[in-house]
Amino acid sequence: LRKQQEVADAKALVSVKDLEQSIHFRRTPYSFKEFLLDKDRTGIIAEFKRRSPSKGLINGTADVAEVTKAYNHAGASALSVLTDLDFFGGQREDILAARVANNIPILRKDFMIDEYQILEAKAWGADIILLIASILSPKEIVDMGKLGKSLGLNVLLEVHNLEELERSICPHLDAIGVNNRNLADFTVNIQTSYDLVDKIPNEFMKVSESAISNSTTIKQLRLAGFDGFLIGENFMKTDNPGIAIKEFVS
Ligand code: IGP
Repeated sequence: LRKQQEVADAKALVSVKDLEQSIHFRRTPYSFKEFLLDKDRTGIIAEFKRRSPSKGLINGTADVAEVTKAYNHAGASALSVLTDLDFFGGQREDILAARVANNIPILRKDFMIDEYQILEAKAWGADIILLIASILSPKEIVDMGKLGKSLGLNVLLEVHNLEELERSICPHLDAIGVNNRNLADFTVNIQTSYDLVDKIPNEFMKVSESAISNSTTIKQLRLAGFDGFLIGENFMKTDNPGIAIKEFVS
C-alpha cells in the first residue's frame, strides 16, 4: 500500500514519455549472465544500502559512487542499489550515480509492484530488475517479466521456498534468486539455498541472496550450483565496504 502510493506520486511527477526520453533508455543493458560467468569476476552482486528494516541504520555516510566503484574493482559481477527510501534509505539518485561510475550490470533493488517501476529502472540506467515472488501473482510475474525482457533488461526472480518457485517460474526470467532471509519475520538460514538449488532448472542463472558472511560460504554455495552471491550488510556495516569485499574474494 505504501509502495502503491509512492508509485502513484511518481507517476504524477514524471510521465512515461519523460522516462522514455532519458539517455539511459536507449542504452543496451549489460548481460547479467555474461558478467556472472566471467572468470575474471567473482559472481558477487555487491549491494549498496544505508539501512534495512531488519537492522536499522547500517551505514549513513558511505558514498554510493565511491563504494560501487570499489566493489567493481574488487571483482563484483554486478551491483545492487536500493532505491526504496522508507525502508532502505535509497533513492533514484543512487542508481544514477552508480551508473555513471561503473560499466557492470546494476540491479534496481526495490519492491516492484507496477510496470511503471520497470520503465523507471530502464530510464535510471539499471540493467536488472527484481521480481519478488512473495508479493506478486504468477500473472504479474509473467507480465512484468515480459516487459522487462522487451526493454532488454535482465529479470531476477526472488523466491524463498519451493511453493513460490513452482508457482512463479516462467520463461521471461534470466536468473532465480533464493533469498535466505524470510521477508515475513527477517529470520535467516543459508540452508534455504541448499534446499532449493536443485529445484531450479539449469537454464536459469542461480543466485543465493542474503546473510552470506564469508568466502567459505561462497565457495560452498558455488559447489552446490550457485552462480551469483548477493551480499549487502556484511560489506556496508564496515567502515569501508570497498575494502570489506576483498576479504570475501580471497
Ligand atoms: C542482501 P544481506 O543480508 O547481505 O544484506 O542481503 C540482499 O539479499 C537483501 O538486501 C535483499 C532484499 C530483498 C532487500 C534480498 N531481497 C528484497 C530488499 C528487498
